[in-house]
Amino acid sequence: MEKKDITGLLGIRFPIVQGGMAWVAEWHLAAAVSEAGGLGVIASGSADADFVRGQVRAVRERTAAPFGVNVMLINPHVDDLMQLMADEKVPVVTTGAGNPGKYVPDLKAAGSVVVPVVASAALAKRMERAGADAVVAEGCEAGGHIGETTTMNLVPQVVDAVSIPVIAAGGIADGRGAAAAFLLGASGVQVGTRFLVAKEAQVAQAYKDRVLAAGDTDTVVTGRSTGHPVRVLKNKLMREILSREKEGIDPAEFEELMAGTLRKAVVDGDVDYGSVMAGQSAGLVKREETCAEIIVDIMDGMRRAYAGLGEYFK
Ligand code: TUI
Repeated sequence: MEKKDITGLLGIRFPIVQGGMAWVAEWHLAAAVSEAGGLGVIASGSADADFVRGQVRAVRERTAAPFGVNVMLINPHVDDLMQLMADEKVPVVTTGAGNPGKYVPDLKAAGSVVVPVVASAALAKRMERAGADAVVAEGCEAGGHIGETTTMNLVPQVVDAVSIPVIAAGGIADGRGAAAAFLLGASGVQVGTRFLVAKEAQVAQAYKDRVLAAGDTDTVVTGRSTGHPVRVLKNKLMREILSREKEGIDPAEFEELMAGTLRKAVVDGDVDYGSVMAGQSAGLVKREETCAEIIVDIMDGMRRAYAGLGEYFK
């Protein structure tokens, strides 16, 4: 198998990218991950360009290491944000929730490495043709807005569909998951949920506590009926939403009920009536640690996983 190096492409020490989690992934987290040798990513979520400019400058004040910004394509300020990426010469731009094809030429001209997050092999192919440098293949074990295919199935199919490097995401929280992703042909991993509880993550303690307490069956997917599936931890709001969906809720009313609920959980700590987005790997996440500890543990776990394989294949 051809080896594709993402550490060289992204200018990082370890092949670990932090997920661009809206409201969660601000400069404290991104700078800490980049300082620890991974790729820290600022999430722009629904923020405007002025806010994101401040975040980019805050990361640059704290680390000389490369970092990324995630631009969500359903953000109403997307055109301004993409202009900002070029103006600020952001080293890596990741995208989510859509097709960033038309922005790729300007981002490349500004010198950014462009890494769209995809949930299908078809979009991965289109992104390669549009000039993307790599893709994140995000399986439906991930938290937040998701596609339909599991990481186990999506990653090798995306690897077969494109020749650019593939970064696996969705359900990867430790060295075992990372090792598995590499065996599927990935060249790196993106980790969200485990970084959400990092000491440096500015997230309400009640939100972190819910993630730390979660088990393997504690996430649900809302929004399947309205075409915007989102994985969250079960709580009072989500039980209500799911029962309304069963009754056939109007998509506009659904959007209204969900508006502002992620901020409510992350910032205000309302874990009963907010959206506590998390991946299925929440059940694997047991401790609040520093980003450096998380990265070292994933790398050590990966080494142990490969050493264990040797027993079978000697
Ligand atoms: O974007 C994410 N995860 C997110 S975004 C988010 S904020 C949000 N909050 C409430 C409702 C909706 C969003 C929370 N989590 N991950 C990357 C991702 N992209 N997952 C799936 C996709 C995706 C889906 C469809 C990418 C492209 C696509 O279609 C594009 C096309 O035009 O074919």
